[in-house]
Amino acid sequence: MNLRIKAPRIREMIVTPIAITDPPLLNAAGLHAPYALRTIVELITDDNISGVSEIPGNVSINESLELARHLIIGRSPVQLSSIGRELENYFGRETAAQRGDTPWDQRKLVHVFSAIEVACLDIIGKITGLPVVDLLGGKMRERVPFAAYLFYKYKGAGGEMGFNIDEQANQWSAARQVAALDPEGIVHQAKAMCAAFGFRSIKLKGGVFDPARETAAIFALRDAFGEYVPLRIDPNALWTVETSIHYGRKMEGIIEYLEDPTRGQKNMSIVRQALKTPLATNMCTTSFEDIPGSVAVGAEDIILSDHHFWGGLRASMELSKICTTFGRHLSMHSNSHLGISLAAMVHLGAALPYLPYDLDTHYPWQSDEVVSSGRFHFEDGAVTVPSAPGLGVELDKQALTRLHQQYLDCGLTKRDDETEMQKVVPGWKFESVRW
Ligand code: GKR
Ligand code: MG
Repeated sequence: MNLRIKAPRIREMIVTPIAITDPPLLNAAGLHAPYALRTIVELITDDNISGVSEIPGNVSINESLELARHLIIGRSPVQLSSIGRELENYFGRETAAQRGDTPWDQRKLVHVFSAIEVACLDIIGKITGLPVVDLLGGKMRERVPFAAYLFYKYKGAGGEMGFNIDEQANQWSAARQVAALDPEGIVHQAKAMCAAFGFRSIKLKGGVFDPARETAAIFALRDAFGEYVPLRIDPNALWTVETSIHYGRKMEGIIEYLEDPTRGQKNMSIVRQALKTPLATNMCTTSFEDIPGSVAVGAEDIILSDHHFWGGLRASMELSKICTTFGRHLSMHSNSHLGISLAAMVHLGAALPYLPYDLDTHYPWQSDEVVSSGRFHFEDGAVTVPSAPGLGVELDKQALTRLHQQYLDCGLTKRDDETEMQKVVPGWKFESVRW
């Protein structure tokens, strides 16, 4: 019996920018626009197997995908290493510094490669009949746990409703439209989100108000949820070293980790030495190039990987080995996203050897979906690993068309939270260190 599977060739690549409804969430860099941008990539083989992926939307990443088209078409989806090498030769090596100062990663090549890699793994899964988790080493757990991700926010549903709210909405759909600008608002948001999704850990996005106010919100969450619900706060590196140590000490014993209190590996290491609380990052150690510096100074305890900018799912598995070697834990970072990204995160989360912390996800903030099975279900804050071949999700072509039209209509081409904030607070400026 000949069991050898012949890998097909990629015949077509379809890149579709979409815009998804996003409420007015606040962060260190400003305000979320009424729509978050995502790009959906579909690769189709010469025998009509289709693989999909989702990455943060940005017109220049989309242009790079188009420029890379000739390197993708005609290739076998199993040739991921050589595709990666050719992309790097073509675009030139990207440096860690190109990430930028914003809470989100601004590099192009890592996103391009991640888009290609995830879609190829989806294809390979479909050819072999295996879910992506099996291509990453196999399932270490059946369900992947996520944390409630709280945001300070203005009143509003986002999308075409902007700062208005849908009076017909109920439960979490209603709660996510309500303003949350103080500890009471944050506790209300947390209760509604946890009731709807069953989350068992809570993260507060900070860097919006002065640290005393944000620390008060953490204490209010502790009062409301008790000591058995792990809490975290993420000021996105806006605090000085002194501020981080001052407020870090106040929250010692209350939070399970402090995420990116301050900017840069050196500053993180000083804060880390001063606190007993572990430090996590998705800002100072965000690429393999950053690992030597991280190890040299001891920048963090937990690396929040993100397959969209660590160069894909397999790279994130490699990162997990490095983390184990150098005494780091690995967990996961997110940005506004839909179900294709969530599926990839769940496959990765299920394959990682160790998963000591509940992963981040923005999914509760989104109401749109682009996969045909509809919105993912969370039980006790966890998502069951899809068992169908590949990612286990299929594109809903009608939804894709609608969300693409939304992209064309909204006129946004890249994320710019500072400009959105200036529409509310004229003259507002992003400062990379504020308190
Ligand atoms: O969605 O506003 C946001 C977050 O601030 C996001 O952009 C960050 O990248 O969630 C992220 C984080 O943990 O820093
Ligand atoms: Mg973060």
